Amino acid sequence: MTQSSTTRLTVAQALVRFLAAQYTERDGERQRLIGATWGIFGHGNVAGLGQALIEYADAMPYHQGRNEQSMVHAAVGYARQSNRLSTHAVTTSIGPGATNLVTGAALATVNHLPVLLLPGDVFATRPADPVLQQLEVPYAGDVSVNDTLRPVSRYFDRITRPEALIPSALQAMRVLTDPVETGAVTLALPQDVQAEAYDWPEEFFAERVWTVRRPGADPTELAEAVGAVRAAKRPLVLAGGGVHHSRAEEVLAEFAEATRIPVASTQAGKGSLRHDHPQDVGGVGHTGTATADELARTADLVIGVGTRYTDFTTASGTLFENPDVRFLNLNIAPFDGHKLAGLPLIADARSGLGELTEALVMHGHRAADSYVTEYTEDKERWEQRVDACFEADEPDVRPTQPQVIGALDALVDESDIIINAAGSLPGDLHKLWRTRSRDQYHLEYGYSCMGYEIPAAIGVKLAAPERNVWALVGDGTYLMMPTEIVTAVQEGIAIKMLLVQNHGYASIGGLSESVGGERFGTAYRFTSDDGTFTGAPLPVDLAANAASLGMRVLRAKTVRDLRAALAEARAADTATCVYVETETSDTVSGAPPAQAWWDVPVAETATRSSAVKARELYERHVSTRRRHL
Ligand SMILES: Cc1ncc(C[n+]2csc(CCOP(=O)(O)OP(=O)(O)O)c2C)c(N)n1
Ligand SMILES: [Mg+2]
Repeated sequence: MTQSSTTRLTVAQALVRFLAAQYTERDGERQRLIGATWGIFGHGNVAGLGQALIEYADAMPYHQGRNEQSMVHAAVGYARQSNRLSTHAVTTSIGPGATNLVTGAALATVNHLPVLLLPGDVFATRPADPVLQQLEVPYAGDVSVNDTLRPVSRYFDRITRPEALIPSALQAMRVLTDPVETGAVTLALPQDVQAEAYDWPEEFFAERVWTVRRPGADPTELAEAVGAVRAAKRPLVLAGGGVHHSRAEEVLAEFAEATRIPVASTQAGKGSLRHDHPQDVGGVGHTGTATADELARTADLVIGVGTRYTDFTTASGTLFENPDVRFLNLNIAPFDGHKLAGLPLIADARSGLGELTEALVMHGHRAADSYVTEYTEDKERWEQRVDACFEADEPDVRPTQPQVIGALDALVDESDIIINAAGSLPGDLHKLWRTRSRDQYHLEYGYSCMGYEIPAAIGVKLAAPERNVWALVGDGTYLMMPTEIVTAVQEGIAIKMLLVQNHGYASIGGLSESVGGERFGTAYRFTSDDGTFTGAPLPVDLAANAASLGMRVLRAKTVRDLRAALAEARAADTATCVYVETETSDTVSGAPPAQAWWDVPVAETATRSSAVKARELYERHVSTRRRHL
């Protein structure tokens, strides 16, 4: 291409113009790659990117965040709801603004979700050394705090010369749109360079389309995979987040219907099949259903589709007990495809499942009737347990957490989206939630980051403005990051929040008790005479707090109140919170207990009997751990 003319712009202006012209395309669908830019300004970006964003305000929408980490969460929520085909950029000042990105970046990278981070950086020309908020490293002049973003980014560059932006920006787009590589991408922008002018070739600003590829399977790997499935007596599919990222849900349903092989799902993969699909057996692993976990224990072939096999999914190496169990891993990333010494089938989930289905149908392969009857009856039994958890005989008392979930379950339809990340809700939801559509269940459980839910709900709502988007939030999570409520109010983004008050960390409290930690430091209560935090609940009013940030708040005291409040919130066209305190006493039954183990190492030596007992149990569990080779 001959370069006809140039345009003189600052680096920041050139970057914004470039980003506004990037598109992705998959299956003939084309969309903007960077739909908007979030920003909090300080001296490190106000005159550079801040000025550029007003210069190109008509080409690049802007959202004002309150916390850098939560801006990344919003971008991640948007990216996931956009099937990774579109995301947001996040600009920050230098120093604390930049390092506040680290948690969000790690979350994006762990979950394979694209997000573009644009932290300001210290002067490249070093006239002011140190500049305000600069951390000096005496042994290395080229290190800044932004280097903390390197290990959590899939691509990192520091643009110390204007012209370096050209190759670096292209590499950044490559990584954002690559289904194997994608995650957080960081372009650190020294504040002097942001404001520096350069004569940019016009072609840099031309529309550019990044094709998100769908590679098919290698014929040899496919033949081996088909052989493995045909030889299996008790095969089980484990659907992971890759099924959603690749939009492989329909092809997975065709595979399951053709072969009658049951499908269990990880947190990221839940909703791959609708809950009432005959082959859906629900969540698998530590927070799985009894049906799925029994199938996992006895499976002779586990067909992982788009899963990373976290320890929650594998029950820390104890779930797959069949001595002859083998793994077949359909994954676009060879790194994940080779896990558990499995047979790799390296391909896009949709392409690979399509090829596998075609080959198996050709051979007329179907699971045995007895196997189908077994899991169908088991699934029916589990459904009855879910019904029992959701049921509230006495509507005028405080609900349990499963009853809270049941009240929402009774209200929503397939257009509602529920978002959650941490606490005791993820486990209860994984076991109990009846997912009605492919993208209804939005659990961030790769990083399980408290504080994700509210900003992510904003990002999801920006991607799907017509849907009802619910942030399900524990009191601990709420206290960690409520600030983006202000953004929702400011921009009229009508997210719905269900705030569950149980006075502290119910999840970690329970875990602590089971591992000999005696719930130490896990309740939000006054100190008792013995010095532990087991006194009265704190006089904290989180409902009033949410209202003070501009949200409409509905307080629900009983199951009956809760049903009415949820219905009112669902119909509301402004950001609305339903606040409910749950019943947590030992006499009420909660969700079914964990169906499989999870490794949390217990003190090998201790004086307190609770820890000594917990260690005995721990050693019994550890002894059942397997290395799959
Ligand atoms: C940022 C962050 N810090 C710490 C943790 C560890 N952690 C997981 S759940 C949890 C408690 C969550 O409390 P809450 O939101 O009230 O939910 P509950 O357990 O009461 O259901 C903690 C501290 C985490 N997941 N994320
Ligand atoms: Mg709590």
